[in-house]
Amino acid sequence: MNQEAGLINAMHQTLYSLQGHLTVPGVFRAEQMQHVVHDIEQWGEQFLTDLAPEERAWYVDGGVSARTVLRKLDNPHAHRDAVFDLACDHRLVRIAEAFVQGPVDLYFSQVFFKPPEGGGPKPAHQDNFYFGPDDLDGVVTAWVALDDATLHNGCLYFGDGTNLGPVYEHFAPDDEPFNLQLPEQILARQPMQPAPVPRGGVSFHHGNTFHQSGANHSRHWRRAVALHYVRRDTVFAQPALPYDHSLKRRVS
Ligand SMILES: O=C(O)CCC(=O)C(=O)O
Repeated sequence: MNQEAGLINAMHQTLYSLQGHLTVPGVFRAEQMQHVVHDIEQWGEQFLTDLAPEERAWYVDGGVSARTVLRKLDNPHAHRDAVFDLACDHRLVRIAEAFVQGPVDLYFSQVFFKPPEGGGPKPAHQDNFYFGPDDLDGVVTAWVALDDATLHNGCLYFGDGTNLGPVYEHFAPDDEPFNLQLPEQILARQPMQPAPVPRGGVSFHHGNTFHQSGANHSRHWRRAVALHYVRRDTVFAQPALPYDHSLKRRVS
C-alpha cells in the first residue's frame, strides 16, 4: 500500500476493498469548506442566469417548487480554482492512488447542492455504468462534504460489497434521459447502508459501488463536491453519457 496515503492505513484499504467505500472524517477545516461554498454559490448564481431553457431539467432541482435552485453543477474543477485546489490536495490524491494502484487524473467532478426543504433524491446507480471504463477498479470518487450530510438532509447510502460484483444495465425515465439508475429487481436484493459524513469529511467509493442519496426534508443544505479520479491508463470504452475528455486534469 502507498505509505504516503497518510489519513488511511492497511485496515482502511482492506475495508475499502471489501465494502467498496470508506468515510474519512475531519480531512478539511470548516473555513475551507465555507470558502468553497462561497465560491460555488457565486458561480451557481451566474450559471442559473445564463442557463438555457432546454438545460433546466438537468441542472435545476425539481423537488423545490417555491424557488429556482440548482441541483448540481458539472466540472467545477475546470472552472473554479477553489475546487481544483481541493482535487489536488495531496492527501486525497495519495488515497486515490492507493485505491486504484497507480497515478491518477481527475476525470470529472460535480457539485451536488441538495437544497433544504425539498432537494431531490439521487437514485441508486454505479458510476462505472455512467463512465464505462475498461478497468472497473480504475475509478474512485472522493465525495467531499461541504455541509454535515445526515440521515435527515440526504446523506449517501451504499451497497456494501457491490464493488466486487458486476456493472448492471441502468435505465432512465423518459423525461430524464440523464438520470440513469439501477432497476428495482436488482436493488430489491441489495441492502443500502447510510453513510453520514460531518462537514469537511470525505467519503470514497469504488466505481462499481451502488450508491444513492435521499431527499432533503430538513432546513439545512447538504452540499458536496464529488471528485472522480481515474487511474491514468484508464480507457473509457463505453460511456453512457457524453464526457468532455479535454477537462481531464493531471493531479498525481
Ligand atoms: O451527492 C449525491 O447526492 C450523489 C453523489 C453521487 O452520485 C456521486 O458522488 O457519484
